[in-house]
Amino acid sequence: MTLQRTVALVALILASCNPPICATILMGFAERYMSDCLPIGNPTDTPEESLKYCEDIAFWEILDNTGKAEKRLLLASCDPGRKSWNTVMGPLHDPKPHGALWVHVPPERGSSSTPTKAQRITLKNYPEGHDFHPLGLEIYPSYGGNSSNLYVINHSRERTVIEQFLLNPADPTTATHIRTLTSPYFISPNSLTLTSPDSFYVSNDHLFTRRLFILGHFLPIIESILALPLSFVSHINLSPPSSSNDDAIIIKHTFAALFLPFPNGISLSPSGTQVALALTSQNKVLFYERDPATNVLTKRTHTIPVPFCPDNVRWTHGGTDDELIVTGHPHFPSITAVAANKTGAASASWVVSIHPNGNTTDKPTGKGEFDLDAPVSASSKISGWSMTTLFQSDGSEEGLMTSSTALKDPKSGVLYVSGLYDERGVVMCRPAK
Ligand SMILES: *[C@@H]1O[C@H](CO)[C@@H](O)[C@H](O)[C@H]1NC(C)=O
Ligand SMILES: *[C@@H]1O[C@H](CO)[C@@H](O)[C@H](O)[C@H]1NC(C)=O
Ligand SMILES: *[C@@H]1O[C@H](CO)[C@@H](O)[C@H](O)[C@H]1NC(C)=O
Ligand SMILES: CC(=O)N[C@H]1CO[C@H](CO)[C@@H](O)[C@@H]1O
Repeated sequence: MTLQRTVALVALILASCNPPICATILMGFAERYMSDCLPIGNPTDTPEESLKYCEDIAFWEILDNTGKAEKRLLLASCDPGRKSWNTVMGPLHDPKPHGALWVHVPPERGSSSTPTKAQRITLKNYPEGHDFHPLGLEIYPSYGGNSSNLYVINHSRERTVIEQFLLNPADPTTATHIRTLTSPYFISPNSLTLTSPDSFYVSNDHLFTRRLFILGHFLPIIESILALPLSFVSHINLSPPSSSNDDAIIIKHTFAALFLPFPNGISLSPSGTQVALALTSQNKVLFYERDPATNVLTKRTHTIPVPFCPDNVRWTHGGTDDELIVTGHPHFPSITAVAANKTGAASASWVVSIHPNGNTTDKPTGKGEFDLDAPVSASSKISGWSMTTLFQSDGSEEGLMTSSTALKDPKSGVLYVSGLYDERGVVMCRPAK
């Protein structure tokens, strides 16, 4: 079976699990998008060096010595070569073109000046001739100007590894490579969330990967189609870089959650007591209660259905409670067509916000009662927990396609959205009053 045919097959079978909105013309959306949203990349960059096809974005908190917020920068992981190299969705033709990391300074609230463009981060001490295909990333806050540990999942030629870098706020465009983390438990890492400067949870999206010879063509697909609960989330503790000999970098591995179908984005809440996990093929987000002393996920507290295949999840520390921003793909067949580089293929974007600890205004609710301002309301597709649409696009040229992560800057009110296969990579939206 050729890859193209298998992709078409998954597309057909997965079609049933996703409410299609691609065909919907989102009236009025294009105008709002045109006035509110701007790409953060520089349009004059060459195609190979440009900020496009971005999987993940993360905030980097710059704090003073006492832990008070000074500023917040945005980091993005992008890969202009993604259409030739994608270990999750295929294809696996040419791993050579390199991905890159970018940094962006969010504009001040209410500022009307033209926002600055994102800058490419140079990788210092990165081994010569090695592949770099960045996927999930996260960075620890910087305190009083100290350097921060930055971890980036690298889908490279032979296997998926996690790269550890140091980034200093005095020179945010140079990331110094520290070491490469490998483990038999890194089967197909997709997303990670830090629990300290030297420890994190990491999700593995599949147990069988596409790199397996021959079987790699169908096992991951069969796993997705049947939603086999074969994957898992690990918690990893690292030795400090100074003490590291290569054998003992990972000093502890524990399974945090087992038997999951296609676990994808994972994120620790600002309070440290909750972990959210997206199950892509199930259109669900799971919430776990976490013991901060042991990192054990003590119990699953909620399972909240979302109206799309959720990709990444990120928390925003709101005024009264923490809010989870969930981003994903409303129509899986469309994103597989885009991944296969089909002429004219487009895939919609959808971002919602959920208050899992909501009081009377955010609770399990009936059908047709929430998100009524959205062009396509979440309640027209699902019933259950209420949520609010923050961003929606039908994937046409004017909008952003294949949204994978969104972040809201509580300070400036800016919403960032990354597009896994969008030429604009990341857009920044400043909602009009
Ligand atoms: C994708 O298709 C376009 C033309 O539609 C072509 O120029 C490009 O090289 C293709 N990319 C890959 C990775 O095959
Ligand atoms: C920076 O300081 C914080 C707070 O003291 C600490 O937890 C962190 O490990 C430091 N970062 C590095 C890279 O040493
Ligand atoms: C309940 O939630 C609403 C909206 O999120 C918020 O404005 C309100 O202050 C919350 N009330 C309590 C008691 O937390
Ligand atoms: C810096 C680094 O070690 N990167 C790794 C990314 O993946 C390739 C392929 O496995 C490795 O060779 C690189 O070492």
